[in-house]
Amino acid sequence: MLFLKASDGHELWLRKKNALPVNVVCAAKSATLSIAIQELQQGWQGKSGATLVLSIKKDKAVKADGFRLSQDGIQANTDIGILYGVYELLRRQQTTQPVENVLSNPSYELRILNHWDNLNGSVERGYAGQSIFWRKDNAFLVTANDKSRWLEYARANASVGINGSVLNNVNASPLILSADYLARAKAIADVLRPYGIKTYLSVNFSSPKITGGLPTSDPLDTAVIRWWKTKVKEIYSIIPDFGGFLVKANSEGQPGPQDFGRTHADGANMLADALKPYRGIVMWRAFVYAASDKDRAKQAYTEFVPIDGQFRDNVIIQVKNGPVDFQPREPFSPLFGAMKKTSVMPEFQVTQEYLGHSIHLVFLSSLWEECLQSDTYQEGTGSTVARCTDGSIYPQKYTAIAGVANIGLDTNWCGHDFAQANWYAFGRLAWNNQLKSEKIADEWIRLTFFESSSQNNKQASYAAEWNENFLQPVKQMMLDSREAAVNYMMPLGFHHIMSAEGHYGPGPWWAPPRVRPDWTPPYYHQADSAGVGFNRTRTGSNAVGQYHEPLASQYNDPTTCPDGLLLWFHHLPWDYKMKSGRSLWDEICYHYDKGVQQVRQFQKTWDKAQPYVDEERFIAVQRKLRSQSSNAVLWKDACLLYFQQFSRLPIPYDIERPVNNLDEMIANDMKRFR
Ligand code: GCV
Repeated sequence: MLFLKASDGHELWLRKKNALPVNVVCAAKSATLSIAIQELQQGWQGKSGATLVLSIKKDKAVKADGFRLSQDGIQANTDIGILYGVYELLRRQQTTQPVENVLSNPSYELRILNHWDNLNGSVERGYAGQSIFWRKDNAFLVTANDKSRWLEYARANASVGINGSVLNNVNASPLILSADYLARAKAIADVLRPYGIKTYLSVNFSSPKITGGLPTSDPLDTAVIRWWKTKVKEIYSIIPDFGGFLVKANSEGQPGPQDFGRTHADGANMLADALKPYRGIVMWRAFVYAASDKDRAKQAYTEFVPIDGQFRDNVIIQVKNGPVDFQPREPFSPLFGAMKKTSVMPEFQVTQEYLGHSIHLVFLSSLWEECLQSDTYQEGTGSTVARCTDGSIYPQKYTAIAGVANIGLDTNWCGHDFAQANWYAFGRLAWNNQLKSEKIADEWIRLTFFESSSQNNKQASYAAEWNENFLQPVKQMMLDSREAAVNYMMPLGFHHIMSAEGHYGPGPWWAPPRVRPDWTPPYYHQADSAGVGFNRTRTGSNAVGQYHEPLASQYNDPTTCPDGLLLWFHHLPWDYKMKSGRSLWDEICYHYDKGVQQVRQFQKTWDKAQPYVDEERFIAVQRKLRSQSSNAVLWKDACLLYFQQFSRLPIPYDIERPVNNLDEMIANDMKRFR
């Protein structure tokens, strides 16, 4: 009988250990170093009674947050470098990795979570409860509970190297810059600081007019410039190490410099000038698209590449991984590598807006790894997205990466125990953009689930058994999970065919009159009796032309375009012959079916893993997998029956028949829009 401690998932990957004694020697003193010492004493799994020296020493090979590890100690240039070294050392001890002569430097200087948290406590695209930062009632009261949550949050972030938090939604309320909200931001910043986390705010570009009483928010207006300078000065008087602003401008109804006939560069530079004296930065989002029937996937590139080189050096353009919007699979955004004279940072979505919310088990590390390792060819072979953004190729004053957080007040933080792995993976990839998802999953499972109680240790073979019966199959499930979601949601390059209501479940039919076309699925799948897919080739929107050769030609030709992106770039007849020898229609059917089968396999994997998981987490995940499975069937039935109206071809007979009727699925979906 194994001994499994009950767990509600609150401790994340930082579960309490039976620590062995360690003697920590550290000459310097600071709040950060005290945390480092305490973590070692509470988590030491190395030789009992060992002595470990923490030393701050200048070393050119070690970057600001980096560190060296050896059996005897940790060396870094800064206190926070020491703390990161401590977390890495403990992680290595717990995951049985060697500790000898490790030199570790982060890929990105700024590793930031974006919280889409509203000031009333709700979270846009949040599936794990209310905001941990803001709330509606007693909005400005800072309680002991608040502080202890923020502290746990800070610790979890620091343990994976995250060093920045944008506290509020990019759809920003101008109220964030009022004295009361700034005071609360200061209270949060004070708790995050010892863990090396800087605080940033999203700002509304119209703030000077809305809250400042000015007649305009034109970035070239002298009163507006003065207003922002005064506001920035006030912020730094409250939060001296404030990080800077995140801005969503001229996108989805948000105000911006184009409202005044100015460019993105005019807007970003005005804010950057105000922040510059304090070493603050502006993260200016490239997620822009006008309501037009032109190809939305082309718009960010079309607006930003012509103004490359016009931005101040403390502006970073924040670019979503793909050209549309965090879909299960997209090609990488063509802006990566194309903006050669401006700092560019990737934005990933940790919260699962389009990937089944906190109901589906989808390990997103595979998606991000695919993006980071995509070759842009902008500066020859090997110009991957990772290298184009981490300073390896272009001299950027700042290097940065952002992840849209999946965190809320739920006890387990993320709504789904396995969604915690996505928070973990974002941090690990931000620290090292060359890490493999397999390694990240391996670490996370060991840290989150391995139960090294003395009772279990008595059974000599426990670790081997756990490895074979839990670690390996659960890891495989995680590694397969993203492709499974692509298969049952949007295979072969399909995108944006989800239900408009909440972006959960299928909705390929949704196109009410008067809704902007680029918000409707038929705009993206273009299904008709002749075929399916968006023609982005040279004969279509020519989005392929935004990619560097050889990609432009490769994507342009359906025989060389990767299957996974086929319908992203091509409109093809239903009987188009695929590389597999099947028709396109059959291939679509088999992909949807495969996705469903994969989730059924996940259910079996998890059920078999029961003896190795505490009851609470076992049941919680089991229930979620059931919902995922039935939702996968819904996706398959909805998409196959809907597209069959155009293909007029039979669903291959070795595939399970649909169990939902199309008219009922549509009626159910549309009911929500009345
Ligand atoms: C914060 C998508 C989401 C919006 C989000 C937007 C963005 O459109 O649906 O909720 O707004 O992206 O990234 O700005």
